[in-house]
Amino acid sequence: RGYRVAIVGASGEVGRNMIETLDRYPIPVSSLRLLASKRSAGKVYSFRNSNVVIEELTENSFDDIDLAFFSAGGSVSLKYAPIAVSKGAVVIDNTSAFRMDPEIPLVVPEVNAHILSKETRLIANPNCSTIQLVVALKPLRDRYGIESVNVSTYQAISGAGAKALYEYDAELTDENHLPQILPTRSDEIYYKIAHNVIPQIDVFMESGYTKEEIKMINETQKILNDDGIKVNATCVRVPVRYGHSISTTVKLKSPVSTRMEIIDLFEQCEDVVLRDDISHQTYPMPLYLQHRDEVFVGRIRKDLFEEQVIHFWIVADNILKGAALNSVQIAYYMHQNGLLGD
Ligand code: 11C
Repeated sequence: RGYRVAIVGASGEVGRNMIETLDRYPIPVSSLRLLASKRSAGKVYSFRNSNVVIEELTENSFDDIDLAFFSAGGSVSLKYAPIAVSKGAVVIDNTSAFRMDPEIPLVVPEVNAHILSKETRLIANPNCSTIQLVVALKPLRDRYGIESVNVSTYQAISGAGAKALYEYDAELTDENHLPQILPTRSDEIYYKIAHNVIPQIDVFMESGYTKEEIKMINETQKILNDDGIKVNATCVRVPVRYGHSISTTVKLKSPVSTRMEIIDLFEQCEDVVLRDDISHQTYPMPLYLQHRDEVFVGRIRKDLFEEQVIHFWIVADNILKGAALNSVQIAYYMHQNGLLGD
């Protein structure tokens, strides 16, 4: 027997990758229900050699469901995730709806899966740029302690959804194409992303930071379970289809003697892949690492002035490790540890 699984938002960029990732993960599935808005109902996706037709999401969609993945926007999660939980499902939610709720675990399995228990019914999946950052920070935190983190992100267009990718393609082929999506649907003015970089992801907050930057700050502290870590972020959209990159500066709590010390630490860490060989111009780049599962680090340097400061570069596929894969890995951890089902 396997789990009765539902995926909400199945036709979206992340939803489709959830289907594919679940397909290749060793999680037993006895039935899969694909759910989306009325507009997408009727579309067909293949899963483990069968065809599954998307159904319209309703309040009755969660009868007989053990495990539900949500990736259809915050308002859908706010309305339907509690219904799924009340009907007995474990929910893994990829939106920001519940992430900062102190009662809800915000999980990157490599970093804090230990907070999950048999009683956990709703788990939040973090923002994509946060996930790859905390995976790389964990070995540093464990070995040295972390005082502060300062990042600049180079985020792929797919983070804003499939429509933003279509808009990019249109801009590349038609220079008169009028942008209507980026930097963010919820703001008033739109800019082209083709041949451009946009230092705005999501809306501005009163502090002058964007919502994406605040998410990175708050979520990093929550996942690392340390409100004392000072996090600063500048989030930027770049004309890349898949794969977020992050230029990262970390102030450690104790000094580092050589660059090799950090290289060795990342080399021994099984949760990251080291791509750092400057003699052969080897470093992670999103174009060559898209559609890969791992988090890649490179360009590791010790600060030239401060003993406790290091700099490095992180790349991961924002749709996989940043969203669909991380959600499936949470489910896999729960399955392996007997936390799913009765
Ligand atoms: C982006 N990080 O690249 C955003 C997308 O909170 O799950 C993910 C938003 C979220 O535009």
